[in-house]
Amino acid sequence: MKKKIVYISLSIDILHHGHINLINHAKKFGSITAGLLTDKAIASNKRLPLLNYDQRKKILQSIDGIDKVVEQKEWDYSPNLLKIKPDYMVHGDDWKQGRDKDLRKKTLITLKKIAAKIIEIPHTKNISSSNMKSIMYEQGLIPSNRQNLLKRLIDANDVCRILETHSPLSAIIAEKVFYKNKYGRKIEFDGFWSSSLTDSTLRGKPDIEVLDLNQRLSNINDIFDVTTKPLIIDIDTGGKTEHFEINIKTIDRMGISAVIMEDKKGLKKNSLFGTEVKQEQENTKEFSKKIHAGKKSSSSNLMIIARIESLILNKPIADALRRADSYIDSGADGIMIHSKDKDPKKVFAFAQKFKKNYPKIPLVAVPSSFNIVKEKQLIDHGFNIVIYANHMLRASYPAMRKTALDILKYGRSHEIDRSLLSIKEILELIPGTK
Ligand code: SPV
Ligand code: MG
Repeated sequence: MKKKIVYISLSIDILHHGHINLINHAKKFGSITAGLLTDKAIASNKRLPLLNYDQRKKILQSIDGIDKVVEQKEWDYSPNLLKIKPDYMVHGDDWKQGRDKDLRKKTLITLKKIAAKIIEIPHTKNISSSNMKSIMYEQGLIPSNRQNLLKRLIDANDVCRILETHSPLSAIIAEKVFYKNKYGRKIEFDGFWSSSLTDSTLRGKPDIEVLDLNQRLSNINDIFDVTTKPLIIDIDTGGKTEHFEINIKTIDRMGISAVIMEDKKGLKKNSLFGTEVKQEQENTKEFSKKIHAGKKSSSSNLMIIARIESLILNKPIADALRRADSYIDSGADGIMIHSKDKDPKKVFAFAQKFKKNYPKIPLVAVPSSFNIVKEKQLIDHGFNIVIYANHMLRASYPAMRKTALDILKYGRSHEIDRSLLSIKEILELIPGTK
């Protein structure tokens, strides 16, 4: 008689005895086909595993009792069940409660359709991969692990959501905050943006490349001390090519995931001034050479994203597209198209043409001015990364100013208590304060 097929589904980010209990139980019923969740499937509901799909597959294939490993591309089991038509599915009974309750209902209907049986085994107590994963993320995050997360997130997500963080405290917020949407899905930030504008402003200096790179990197080091998400650094023009070649090695070694370098020359002014101030775009050839030099001096793990300023300087879309060709030829790993228009029309026109030629090259948007656009529209136009470039600092300044003003106004702080983090909250905010 043909051996029965038993379907189980796993992500095995961290292999533990609970998985072995499940596998040992499942193999009693027949030959196990294991659906291994892809990064994309996992990212749709929780944090990316530390090991990528191929690494996890290797582990799973070596476990005694696993006869076949197949991709499970969705959180939902049904597509694979309909395809594989197993005789049994084995699952821990923990999905009867909590987040996966509805998923269980749907799965049972699918199983009925294909006349398969569900076997629910008691969940192994005192073990949770998610808790273990948090501990590993916090304690075991070496620079190269953090660095590679960005590329994996670009592959796994429709769009990567990056938030400006100018301090460790703002980064802690960006690391932890999440919103649960109506489908129960957690929406969170994928990483951090180290902005030249907000790093400079925080120190009371103009955004003209006056901050020393070491000052910027020291701030990032402090951010990395207390967080685990990947970071993209705004390195302005990158400075002189000879300096850039040296600096990029330090940036790479720190585990920063990407640099974004803008194609300007001379004294850099913030792009959001547009043509109000004197600012000049670098010649395409020279800038391409700088990209090439940077690629040669850094590892393949660090992404160099070229930022095109043509639209900022009122040049035609064709100019931006020509530059994109040259920058990519020189090794750029991604393109950021910047604009200070309120209307996203030109940015979208660029994206459409660009993505036709380079469907696989990551495209970055910084919708500070055209913030009418929703992430969904950016996704539809092929953007892979959206950077909210200055919002945390812009939020904190008015709050601080009002607080200062109100203390003057009332001659005490009592009236403003409600708008502040309470003393109790600030004492509890950072573990170990007590
Ligand atoms: C920054 O955040 O410093 C940037 C983006 O470079 S912008 O301010 O829009 O130029
Ligand atoms: Mg900047």
